Amino acid sequence: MSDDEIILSELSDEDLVLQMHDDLYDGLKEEIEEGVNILLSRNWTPYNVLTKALVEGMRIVGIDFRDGILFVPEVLLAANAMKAGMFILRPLLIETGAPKLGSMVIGTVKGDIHDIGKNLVGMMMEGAGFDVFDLGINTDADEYLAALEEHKPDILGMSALLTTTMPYMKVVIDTMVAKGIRDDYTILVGGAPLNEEFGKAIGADAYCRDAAVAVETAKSYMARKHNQM
Ligand code: B1M
Repeated sequence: MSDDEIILSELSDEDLVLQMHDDLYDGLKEEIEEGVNILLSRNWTPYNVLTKALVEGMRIVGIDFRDGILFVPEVLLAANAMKAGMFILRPLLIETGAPKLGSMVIGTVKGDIHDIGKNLVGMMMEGAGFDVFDLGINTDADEYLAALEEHKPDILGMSALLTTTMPYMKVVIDTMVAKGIRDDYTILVGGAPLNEEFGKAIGADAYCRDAAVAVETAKSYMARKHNQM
């Protein structure tokens, strides 16, 4: 059967998810949008659609990107298809009616343009009841500091996907220390090349493996903060 003949709505859940991994790999935005809508209509939770169909699809793309089978233009198409799927899920993930817990400034660090993971963390945090101020990509220390001054958030979140850009997180934290404001914020960091040890070494409060961990970590820091008051 050729790809043209595949009718997504006729596939079982399992086959549809596998097909969506292929469609994400091929950067097929409309097919991804259709797949997301079909899974939602089959009562899949937005979180399951996100993690099982989209994030898992992007994980597969990442492997072939690493191995030199896919190149930047193809990965960009895959990223655009993923973002189209996330665009549908966003309102469902953020409108949970959760009570307000606090606020967060988040951005991808200077030199780094990867924003899918950061966007996902932002959405999940909003869904959990945090106000999120998203500084976008390629954020330098001055921009982070200006946003902290403006929004006075509880949490600063930083994302980095490159081994060459992750050290910039320490530049931001060191700048905060130098200005005497480090302890005014909980600093959470994340991104594929990071780990707990790195988070500790740069002086962050915690490293978050994924968006769900970011939410849980943020909640527990907020609970501690309220207990101290
Ligand atoms: Co890039 N890229 N990329 N890329 N890219 C990686 C990161 C890479 C690992 C691919 C590989 O080789 N296997 C590799 C980095 C290698 C390294 O440094 N060790 C790489 C490279 C090399 C590059 C370029 C240098 C390629 C080139 O130009 N030759 C270039 C760099 C551009 C730049 O930033 N200056 C580049 C460009 C791109 C695209 C533009 C094509 C595109 C980005 C599109 C976009 O984001 N708008 C892209 C993509 C898509 C990827 C991969 C394939 C997928 C990243 C992604 O979106 N994952 C990636 C492979 C990989 O990560 N394995 C790769 C899905 C997302 C949901 O997961 O981002 O990990 P993730 O986020 C997770 C967690 O990490 C965590 O929660 C998220 C959700 O669960 N998390 C946080 C993330 N941020 C957090 C912040 C927090 C908390 C948790 O704060 C509290």
